Amino acid sequence: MIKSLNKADLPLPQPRVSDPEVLAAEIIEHLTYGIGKDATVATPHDWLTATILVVRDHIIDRWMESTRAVYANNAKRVYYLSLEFLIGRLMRDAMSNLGLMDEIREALASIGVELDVIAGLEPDAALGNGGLGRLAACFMESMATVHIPAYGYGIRYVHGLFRQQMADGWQVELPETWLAHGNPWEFERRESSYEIGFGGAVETVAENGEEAHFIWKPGERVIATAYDTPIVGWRGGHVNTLRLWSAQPIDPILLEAFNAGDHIGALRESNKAEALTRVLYPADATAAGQELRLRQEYFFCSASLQDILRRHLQQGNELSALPDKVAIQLNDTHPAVSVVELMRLLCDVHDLDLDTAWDLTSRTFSYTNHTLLPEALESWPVPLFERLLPRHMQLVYVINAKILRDARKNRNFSDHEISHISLIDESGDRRVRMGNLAFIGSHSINGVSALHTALMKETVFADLHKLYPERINNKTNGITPRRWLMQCNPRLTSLIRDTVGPDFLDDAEKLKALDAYADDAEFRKQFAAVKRTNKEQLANLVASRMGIRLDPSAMFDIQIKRIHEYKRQLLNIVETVALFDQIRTHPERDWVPRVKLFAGKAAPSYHNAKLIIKLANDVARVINNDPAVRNLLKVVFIPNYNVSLAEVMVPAADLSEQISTAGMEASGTGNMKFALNGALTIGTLDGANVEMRDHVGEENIVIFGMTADEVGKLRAEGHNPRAVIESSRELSQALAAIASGVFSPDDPGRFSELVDGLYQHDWFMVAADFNAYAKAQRDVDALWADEASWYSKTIRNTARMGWFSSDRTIQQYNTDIWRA
Ligand code: B1N
Repeated sequence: MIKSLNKADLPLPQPRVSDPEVLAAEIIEHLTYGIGKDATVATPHDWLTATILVVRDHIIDRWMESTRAVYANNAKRVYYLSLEFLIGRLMRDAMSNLGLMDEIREALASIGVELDVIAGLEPDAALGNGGLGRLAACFMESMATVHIPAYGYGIRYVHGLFRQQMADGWQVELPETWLAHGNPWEFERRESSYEIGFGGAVETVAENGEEAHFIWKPGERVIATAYDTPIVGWRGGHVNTLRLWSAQPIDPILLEAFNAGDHIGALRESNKAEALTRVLYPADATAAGQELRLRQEYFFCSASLQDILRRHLQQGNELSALPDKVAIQLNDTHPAVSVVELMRLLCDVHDLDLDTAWDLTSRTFSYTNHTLLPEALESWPVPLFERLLPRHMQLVYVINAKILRDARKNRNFSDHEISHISLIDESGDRRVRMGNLAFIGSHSINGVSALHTALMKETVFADLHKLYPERINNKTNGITPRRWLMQCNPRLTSLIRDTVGPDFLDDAEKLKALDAYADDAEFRKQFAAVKRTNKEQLANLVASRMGIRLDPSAMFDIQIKRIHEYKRQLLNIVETVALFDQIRTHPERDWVPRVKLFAGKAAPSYHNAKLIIKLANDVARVINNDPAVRNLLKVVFIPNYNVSLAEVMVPAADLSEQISTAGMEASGTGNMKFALNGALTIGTLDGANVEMRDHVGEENIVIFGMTADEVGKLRAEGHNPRAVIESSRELSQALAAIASGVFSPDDPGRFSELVDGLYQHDWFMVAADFNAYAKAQRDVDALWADEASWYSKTIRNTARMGWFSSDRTIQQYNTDIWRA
């Protein structure tokens, strides 16, 4: 029946009313008919689910409208391929973007349910490790906000990033179970399922005289099934789709084996298929080299590309129009196998010749690089790649031959340079270089801060940059001001609105208007009062979770991020130990009371990072129990850092620690969140800190330490850390205390390897930067002592951070790369 209708003329759902009374009725209706519960016995979780279902209904109207409009205009679509989406909770985000927060709060109150209580029960969707995954989530929200038709493609991991517990100060990893109560945000799309192959062999069909045709006959197959989550932009104007793939077996049970009595064997295939999307690899800024990871990468790339081509053709487009209708952004090299998968689909399934397919492919893809750390650059052993993806291996060779031929024609390239351009690393066991594949298969390659982009050109991609000098460009990262100001800091948002009006809500650069109030004593008082309340809220969280009392009038000095040697939590801890020592020797001095807060997860196999967590906890125990420091110094490591915890910590910070070894943090985005929420930054000239200094002004940020150039030079010349340490009494005493077991009397040698590393090579320049850092910290103390000037500076930070909105970043991607 429906076939005979023009589908475009079918009515769209009517926009819903947002009257609290109607909303309350809708919540009860979902509770009753959607969940099958009576209000008298409903649990808080039931109320949460019912409320989400109501909010979801309000999004769906606009979702269908958006999807239909994009289809009707045959608009160009952006596809953001990412192995990680660190979304966090969605309910507050969706309610706030739809402008329903107050109405839902009132509706729930009228039926005796407190919004904040049920909102706190929503699990974090932790489908990412850190900055890279959170960036993907901010981008999804911004693409919807600026009305770019976009799909995010990723994996629906059953277990997101592990839950971190402390056992005697050591990190212990527990499985994360975000789907335990079901996921009311998602829609399973059984009809959008694709077969994904692995292994097997390639058959050649040579037709007389014509180009040989290749057919891949995979030895194994699994099904990828789509789960869609709507992502609503600011003011609900546009809704995009996050499509996550889940792996399913082709045969849920092998009947023959089952009937023969092998009940376990009958499930083996099924278990193997489902294992593919069961868990997120917990490595941040390191390559996870196992076969399962390559399988995950290929699985989600193949499903996404089949889906993209199906949509493109179904819309009536020609394959030749692919780059005009489709822009695919590769979020780091994790989806780089897409380049050869698209080639395979175009050549083997759709019969295009190699040159045409290559032209379409490289005009469709673009690639973002997120790190220069050598241990993070993905490469796969040729034998593994060949066994799992034999046809793709052939295509890698074909493309490589073509590129190397071009490079050789160009006399400016030495053999040495050509060996760097090659897709195959021949320096040891032969490996496929995924960074080179992503670069060669893309028309745009971008870094994530100005410094990082400059370093990309000089280091990892120097030779490819010489061959394709117009491809590398910069897109400095950003954060969504909806989650990272409006939702996490409602008090500051109200204060800003009451002071300069609501324009900044739609354009973060309008925060500039606050600049005029930086020296206004009354406004400073209000700004300080908001900070104080946010600090009380964090102090309550710490008291209830950890039983530690914090004084909200002390300076809250916060370092939260993945634990990594290059991020230098160790520098912060060693300086804390030195400060502790000084307070004890000079109790008469006028010390600024500080609370040092840490949070972050270490990769489970990263030995030194886990030792650093233990050190922070050991140091905290000793300092917090020493009556001599009174309330002048407290150290707290809050377990299980995640997006929701960040939403409480960021608004409560006075001082933001962004102290990575210069040249090693590609951008950072936590740095932006803190400054936007009125914290002062203490940081190195690394990543986006450099541009933050340019925007907030150098008098409103505390910069210290070596530059990236100086780090490079010192490493090249040979750094003598022992001499540096011995020339600093403060540093050598702090290290001696740590190495001798002052903080680990139960195991005095526990930290000797950490300290030895500083004496022997100090790769991360902890010793080299120590004096500059310690001095910068005393400068911060001096600034804190002048309260009026402190708040003037923090207000100027908030006022001038608008440029770091991910709306700006996304507009730049769209103008320069996607043109959607
Ligand atoms: O990406 C962020 C940047 O702000 C950070 O500076 C950068 O460290 C981060 C392998 C990564 N780079 N590389 C990763 C994550 C997971 C993985 O398996 C590498 N993460 C970053 C956003 O640009």
